[in-house]
Amino acid sequence: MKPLTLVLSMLAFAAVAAEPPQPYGPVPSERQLRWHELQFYGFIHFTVNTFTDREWGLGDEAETVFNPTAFDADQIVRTAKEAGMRGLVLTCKHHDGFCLWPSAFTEHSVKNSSWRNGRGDMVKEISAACRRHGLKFGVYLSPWDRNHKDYARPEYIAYYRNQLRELLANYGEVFEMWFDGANGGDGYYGGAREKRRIDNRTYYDWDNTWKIVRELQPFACMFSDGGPDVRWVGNERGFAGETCWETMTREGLMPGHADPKLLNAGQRDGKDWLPAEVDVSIRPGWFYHAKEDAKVKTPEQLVKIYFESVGRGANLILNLPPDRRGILHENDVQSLRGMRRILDQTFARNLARGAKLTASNVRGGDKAFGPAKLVDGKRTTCWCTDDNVATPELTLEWKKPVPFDVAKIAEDIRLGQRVEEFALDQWKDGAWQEFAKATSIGAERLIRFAPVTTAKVRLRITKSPVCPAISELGLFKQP
Ligand code: FUL
Repeated sequence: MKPLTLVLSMLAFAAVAAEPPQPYGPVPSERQLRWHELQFYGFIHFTVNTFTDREWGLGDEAETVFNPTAFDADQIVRTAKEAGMRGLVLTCKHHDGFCLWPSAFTEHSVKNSSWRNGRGDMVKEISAACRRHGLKFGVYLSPWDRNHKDYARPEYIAYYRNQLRELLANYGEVFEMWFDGANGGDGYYGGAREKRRIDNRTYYDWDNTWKIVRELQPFACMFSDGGPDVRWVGNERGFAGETCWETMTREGLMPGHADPKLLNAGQRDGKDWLPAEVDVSIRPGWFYHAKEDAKVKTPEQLVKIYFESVGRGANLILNLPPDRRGILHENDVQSLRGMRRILDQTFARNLARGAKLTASNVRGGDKAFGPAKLVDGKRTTCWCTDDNVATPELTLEWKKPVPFDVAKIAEDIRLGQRVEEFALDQWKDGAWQEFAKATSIGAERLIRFAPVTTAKVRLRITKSPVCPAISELGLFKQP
């Protein structure tokens, strides 16, 4: 090609290349985008409670009670990985105040336990195993401390921050910092054995504590009842709202202050990108109790939780409590395997990939925003329409009828949460018939419905304030 022709053809190409639409409403930060990619990770609750058979330790437990007989970080992390988890958050210190690492600021830690003759560091072992197996590592450090003599006084805040620094500076990258909302009450408190109340709006001075996290781990998302990066979903039973917005207004929210209903649904007109995290345990309790060995959630229950958390635009943090050996119990391992098998079989084949896709509108007529982007497996490309087309349609056609009972749809969340309602129809007996509909999409929406067999499906975006930007579409058949 002659230089002039080359330039002209480049100009011609530039003329048809459409620009992406303007983002709508709040958008995720870089650290939130990284967090959204994880979708599913584990929680590890382990402390003296495992050995005293409690859920909330009083703070007066002797360090020597902590003595796992066969602790194996690799068994825990490998099991999590095989279950499809992309990270683990460890209770480095729960409400009882016992530290799983040899903190320089207290004697109440593994260094005075019999485990590894007091030379062990569980935070180090779990975080290192996470790195070995390619999982992210996260930290839970309970603000409430029933062991510390200064709890409820200003001195304790300095102690809490010192520990936060230890954990965030010495154990590599941290993807999430978990701030629990349970606060104050009776406890050991250095021997005082009394009830201590705090005003949780002022006592912790969260703004200054959060600064430490930003300084030491700029990409760690902070979780609490009110963010600042990730919000609690408002229950510990494993479900986000049927409508669950990624947005909510942060102002006035704080750890320990929550309206569970609001957190469960989010706010369509919320001023901040504040996605939900669904925390739930594989057993009734957060810590291991032998009496719950027969109460481990079944694979089917775990799959339901997955659909109602990840499938509603939230992330799922599933708790796996190590037993007194310091490994995950056989029953838990089995359930996780069963869950993984069902999910793998369900999502093995995306039927939308083999379909002919036709959109009622494509932004600027540009292939870069065409329907093929729905099945390219990339969250950063999308089918997008012209600015004035907010409720487009898309059809999928197969040569022969295909059976399916699960749909998956995702938005390009870098452009904000746009769609408010959508529906799916099948071509049956010479007419379109609706078989599924839903509201919020966000990072991901999964819907299960009675099996459909058809050669033609239609996606209708039925309500959206602006043109949609749909990044993924899938149809699947459960085993
Ligand atoms: C709650 C705590 O009180 C539970 O013990 C557990 O750690 C759960 C994840 O958060 O607020």
